[in-house]
Amino acid sequence: MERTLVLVKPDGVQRGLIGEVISRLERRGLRMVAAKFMAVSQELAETHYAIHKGKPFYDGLISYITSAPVMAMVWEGPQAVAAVRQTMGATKPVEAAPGTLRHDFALEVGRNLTHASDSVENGAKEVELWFKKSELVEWKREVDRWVFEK
Ligand code: D4T
Repeated sequence: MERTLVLVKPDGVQRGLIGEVISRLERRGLRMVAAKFMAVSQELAETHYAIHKGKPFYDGLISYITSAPVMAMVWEGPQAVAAVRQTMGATKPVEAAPGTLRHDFALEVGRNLTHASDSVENGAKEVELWFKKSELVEWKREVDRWVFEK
């Protein structure tokens, strides 16, 4: 079962869209594993976005993610990484498909509401960066056999 890190970024929190994001992931059939409402430290932001260091949008990205609280979550399911990114839509909201979160609720790449891990490998790394092992809840839902084929 794949796991992926999902962040409702500061704009999503400020605009009261935490519930909308959770609701769409729940409706999709994905299973929540962990969640915490938190302020992002400069250190965590820099580690999370290390790959973008030196890019023109890096400073804005760090100040955006540290500017106000985020809702950090871990979700799991078959092909969870691809499924969640599909539900979020393309990074640039004007390129996001109709019906995706970024299409429906965002306009600009620097205010694109959410983060979701972009590969299975990064999903595992990001979950480890943002959450302690003890914060991850292993559980089964009664409905799992009606959502998951195996
Ligand atoms: P995140 O990581 O926020 O889910 O975004 P993506 O995985 O969809 O996209 P990304 O890593 O390419 O970009 C990370 C982050 O940087 C912002 N950004 C990106 C930006 O402000 N300007 C840009 O030109 C790009 C490419 C938005 C997301």
